Amino acid sequence: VAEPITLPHKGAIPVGNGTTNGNANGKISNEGTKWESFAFEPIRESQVARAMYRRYFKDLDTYAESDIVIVGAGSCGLSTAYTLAKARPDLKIAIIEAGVAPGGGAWLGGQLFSAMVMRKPADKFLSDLGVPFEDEGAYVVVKHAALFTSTLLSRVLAFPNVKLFNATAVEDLITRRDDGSPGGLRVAGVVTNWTLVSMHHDDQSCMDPSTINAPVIISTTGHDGPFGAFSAKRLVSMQALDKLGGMRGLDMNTAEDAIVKGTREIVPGLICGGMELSEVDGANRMGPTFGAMAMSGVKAAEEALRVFEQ
Ligand code: AHZ
Repeated sequence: VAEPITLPHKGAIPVGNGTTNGNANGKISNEGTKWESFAFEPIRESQVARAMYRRYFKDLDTYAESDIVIVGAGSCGLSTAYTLAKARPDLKIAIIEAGVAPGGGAWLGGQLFSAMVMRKPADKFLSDLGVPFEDEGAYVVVKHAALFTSTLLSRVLAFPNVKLFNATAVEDLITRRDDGSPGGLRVAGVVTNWTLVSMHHDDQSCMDPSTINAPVIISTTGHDGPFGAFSAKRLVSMQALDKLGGMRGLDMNTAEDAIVKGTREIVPGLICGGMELSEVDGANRMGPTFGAMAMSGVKAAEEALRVFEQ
């Protein structure tokens, strides 16, 4: 557990474990620190490499069989992960995010503005997370979208049953034949690759992917774009969905309710939430109001948990 240190301006920040060069009790104070003799504990480079390798490969091994895979770590995917991990610490939840930086489009409120708007009742999600907001009656405002996203990320990553594999793209879906389902299949996992590898299939050969098996996949890859609407598009190309609905124009009132209500299992084994759903159902977009992303995440989590309660 980190110890507090005393700063010149009387603040206290945690540092080290009491063995730093500052002084014996782990406190570095303006008076007590001899900066000319300051030195970190020694390390060999291979220790750093192995500290990373060992954990990453253990995680790959552990999560090769997951209970739930969430595709996309935007506002919807992260809200889903938070709700699931909090409700069921016994489930193994893998999040696969194509970008190096998780968070999707939720680092700004809209255009390039900072504040993030959420319509009620999504304020309850913020209160549960511990994100402060200004109450404007029908809606609330978080002073910076990054405060919402960074808090949500930190809460999600702190759960011991969640692993985020970022810079990793879902390239395909694992499917099994299921004659009882409308599309004749069920989704049984995801096919993954490093995103930088995925981006070079056109100019390098033989870069086969890897896999994660899971009984429940939750796809929250956003609306159509270079990476977006991944599962919806793939399900159409394998004829498990008839066609893309095609996201409609912006209508905040219509869009947010439709996305939350529509969050569901779209083919056996695959739940779709967030703006990806607009490409399945032809729902309107809502623009810069984020309450539906949080509430769609809560509903996606509830749909998923039903599978484990049976
Ligand atoms: O990188 C993508 C982003 O972080 C990730 N992603 C997409 N395809 C992927 C793949 N493998 C792994 N094949 C993938 N990751 O999915 C994340 C989607 O986040 P997002 O913020 O784009 O979607 P969201 O549905 O969580 O939030 C939508 C926010 C929007 S868009 C919108 C409008 O356009 O009107 N309004 C709101 C509130």
